[in-house]
Formats: sequence, structure tokens, C-alpha cells
Amino acid sequence: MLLEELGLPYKVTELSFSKNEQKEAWFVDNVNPNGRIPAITDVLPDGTPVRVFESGAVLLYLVERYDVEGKFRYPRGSREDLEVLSWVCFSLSLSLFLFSFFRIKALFSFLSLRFFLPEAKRPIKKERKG
Ligand SMILES: N[C@@H](CCC(=O)N[C@@H](CS)C(=O)NCC(=O)O)C(=O)O
Repeated sequence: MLLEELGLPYKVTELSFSKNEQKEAWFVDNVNPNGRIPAITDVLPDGTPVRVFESGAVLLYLVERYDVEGKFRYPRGSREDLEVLSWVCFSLSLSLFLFSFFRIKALFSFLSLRFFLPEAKRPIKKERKG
């Protein structure tokens, strides 16, 4: 979505999870050492290739490099920018919980429910109260 919003050209490479293609050497070596999506490759201004993995890192990289008009990011280091950064990091740690929960990996889900959920609820409640 962000690539579209930024009007950037891009090429999508489809991976078959059922064939575990995300764990193949070409992908792990060149795109994401953790064998997961989303991940992107790009070319730096000096012409060298670069990879960026983890959804948050990909979003921050794209905005940092290509959002020249500042449509998707507040001025760097501003109060609002730091607030967004905080919520991006928070939402990513929340998604780890959700993934673990829906995959029903019992121990991981238990740990998430026991320790992470109360942590996640606290700032949300506080934010709602204002
Ligand atoms: N923390 C990662 C999570 C990435 C993730 O778990 N992606 C899933 C698809 S939504 C995946 O690639 N699963 C394949 C696998 O675990 O082998 C992120 O935010 O990018």
C-alpha cells in the first residue's frame, strides 16, 4: 500500500509457503535471513543493493527515503514523529502476540497471554481515558 501511495515502481515476487519457498537459500541469503515476509530489496543511491526486512523497518525505510514531500511522516524528531514511532513499535510487538496466538503454539501463546497481553492493554486503556 505504501509503495502505491508513494507512487514507486515495484516488482512483487510470489512465494509459496506450502513449498516453504520463504526459507530457500536465495531468499534467506538475499532478502530476509529470518525467511519471512514482508521484505524488500532496493538499490541505494551509491548503486549498491540493499535488503530491508520486518514490516516496521520496511515502512520506516520507505518513508525515510522516498516520502520527500513529508506526506507520511511528521518532521523527524518532532513530538508527533516520536509518538508515531512508539506506536509502530508497539503495534509490531502486538502482532507478534497475535501471530503466536492464532498459530496456536501452546507455550508461546501461554506466555503471550500471561505476560504480554496485560502489557498491551495498559497503554490502550490509558490512551482511551485520555
Ligand atoms: N515480525 C515480522 C513478522 C513476519 C511474519 O511472520 N510473516 C509471515 C507472513 S504474515 C511469514 O512470513 N510466515 C512464514 C514463516 O514463518 O515461515 C514482521 O513484522 O515483518
